[in-house]
Amino acid sequence: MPITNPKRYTVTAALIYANGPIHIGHLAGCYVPADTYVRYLRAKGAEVAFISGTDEHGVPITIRAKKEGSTPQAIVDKYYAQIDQSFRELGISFDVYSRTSKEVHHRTSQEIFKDLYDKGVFVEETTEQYYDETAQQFLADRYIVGTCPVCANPNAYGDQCERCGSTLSPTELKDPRSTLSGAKPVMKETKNWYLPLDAMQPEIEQYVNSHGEWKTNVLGQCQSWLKEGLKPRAMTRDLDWGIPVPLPDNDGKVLYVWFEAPIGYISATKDWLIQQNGTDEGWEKWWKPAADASDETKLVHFIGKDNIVFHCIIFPATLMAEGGYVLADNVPANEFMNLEGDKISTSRNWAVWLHEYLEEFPDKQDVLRYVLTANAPEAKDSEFTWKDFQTRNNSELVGIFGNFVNRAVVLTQKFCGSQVPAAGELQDVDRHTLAELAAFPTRIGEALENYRFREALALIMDLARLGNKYLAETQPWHAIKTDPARVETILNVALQITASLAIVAEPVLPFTAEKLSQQLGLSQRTWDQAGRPDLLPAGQEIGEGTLLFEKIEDSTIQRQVEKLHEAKRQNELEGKTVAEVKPEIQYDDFAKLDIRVATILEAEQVPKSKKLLKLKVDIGSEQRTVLSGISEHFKPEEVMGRKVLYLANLAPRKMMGMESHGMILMAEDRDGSLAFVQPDGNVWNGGTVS
Ligand code: B3M
Ligand code: ZN
Repeated sequence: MPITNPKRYTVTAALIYANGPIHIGHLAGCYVPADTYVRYLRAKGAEVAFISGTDEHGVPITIRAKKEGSTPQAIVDKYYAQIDQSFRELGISFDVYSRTSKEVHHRTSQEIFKDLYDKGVFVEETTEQYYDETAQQFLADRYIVGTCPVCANPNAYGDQCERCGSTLSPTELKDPRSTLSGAKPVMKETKNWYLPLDAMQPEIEQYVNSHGEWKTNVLGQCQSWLKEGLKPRAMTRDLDWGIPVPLPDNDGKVLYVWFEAPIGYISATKDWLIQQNGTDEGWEKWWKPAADASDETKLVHFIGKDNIVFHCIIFPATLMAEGGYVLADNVPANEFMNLEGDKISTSRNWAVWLHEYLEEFPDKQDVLRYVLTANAPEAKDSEFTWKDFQTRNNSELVGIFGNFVNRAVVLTQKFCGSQVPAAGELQDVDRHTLAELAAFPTRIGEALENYRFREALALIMDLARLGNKYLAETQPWHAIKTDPARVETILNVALQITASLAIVAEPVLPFTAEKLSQQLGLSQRTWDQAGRPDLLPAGQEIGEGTLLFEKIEDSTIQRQVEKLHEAKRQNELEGKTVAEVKPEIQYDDFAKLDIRVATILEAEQVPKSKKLLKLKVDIGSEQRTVLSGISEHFKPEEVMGRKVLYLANLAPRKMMGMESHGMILMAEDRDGSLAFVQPDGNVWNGGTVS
């Protein structure tokens, strides 16, 4: 059953692997909604701990270290610092941003493991796992590649094929090889400690089923796991990077990263208290059930959809087995955000990176927060495009929100000096507008409390629209000529709307709300004050109108789109390696080749073929017809008259119903483009190459 009206919230946002920078997919999936939720709760006066940090163990870290030619420690240090800073700059208001490498986390996760061990929860099991004899190491799933049994992708991982998306286990791969040494792995026995999820299924089912209010996408994933039947899962791993298993006979094993990482939320809470008070005293109130139900803490996990099973099944199972913790009240996981028509991918460098965005748009944090919220992948995958980013900024933030606030402030300054005018007698239009205004905070709050952030943002914009509509109806710029007292009332009402906007927009647009509050001299900003007709007292000084948003030009957007494509292209090039030298041959093998100089006399496109040009070449002794697969690289007029090298004694072949005789030699560049190979000088046709 969901907890209603709690006083205290523990809100967590996923502990992202410290193996790369943050991109907009992470933000839209987890961090922006989490921060929005927390900012709202704080404005409501709730007691909140907003907890996050980096996940610094597990194979993703060691793989990145290998790729960057670095050590796991150096990798996590580098990315922790970068991620921490870019979150701060975007205004993600964590109470603590901790790290799972901290001593407090090692201790806390080992204690919980040991507690479960002592209670006899774990099942010890010896299994055979792949082992790399060259690297002398058991191979985690991601260290094994092989051919996918489903789609024949030769580079599928031991846990998943990235081409066809199949979930795999290492033993299903054909021709497995170790990514550490390239060696063929062997099977070797190893003992691990398993959490018996199968035996715990009834309890877990009861927990999930008591939360019918969870999002459909979240419940759907849980139900499908439960339907398949939970299986025991090893909570320890044979790896050399991680938290040692706290048992004397641990055999060098470490805790499974998905066992300890969620415990990181608890450790981070302690870390927060230690940083403030030098001791973790008092951490229990954020994590332990209260003696009195009305004092219960509501635990909410914000994550992306790929982490659902870990937060809804495996972590709760750990906590249930321990017995002394509250379980998540909700896990509002989002789906994925795509980018310009393609899946966001770190390995293909197809992403908008937060640290780069902040460098290029240093004062546009709220624009990104706005676009990611307006487009949040709440119920299904969504899409970020730069064009949409521009449109939302120009026609919504500038055109609706900024426009209204600016008009209200500028008109006040023009007609009433720099003070909030007093409201006189109200007319119907004023009363209606104030009544509508009064209803907004509750409606917006309800959407936020129920994790419907898109809806909340739409309502915030509706409030700005209400302001625009009110000014259009009352036309203070006309009324000033005949009835200046009326204008004072109108601008008073308009300013009350701007002040409420500063409060209700704050969870999504904190930088804008701050600017606006400064401008209006709004010092009290609790949620429950929003919507009131006297939020801004008459006589209150109003600052100079500063623009809240500015137009984004086409050229700016164009540059971003080009940058995206260029980064991807560079990444592809970096992945290219020079071909290995082929097996040795003897001179006699080479001498069999008749390579000679020739001139291309004529060239034409082969009808119905994308690739082939039909060439007539003079090879000295005769003229020949060659079909050459270069049409995607050269137009017929570009090749006519060229001197080339030609392999004359290749057996003729039929292609597209025509005979091709011999072959033109071409060199392939790193990016796949082709170049002719030609003699350095006007060598006669038929001149031999040796
Ligand atoms: N580190 C996966 C990720 O970075 C994992 C989340 C842990 S949350 C406790 O997406
Ligand atoms: Zn596959």
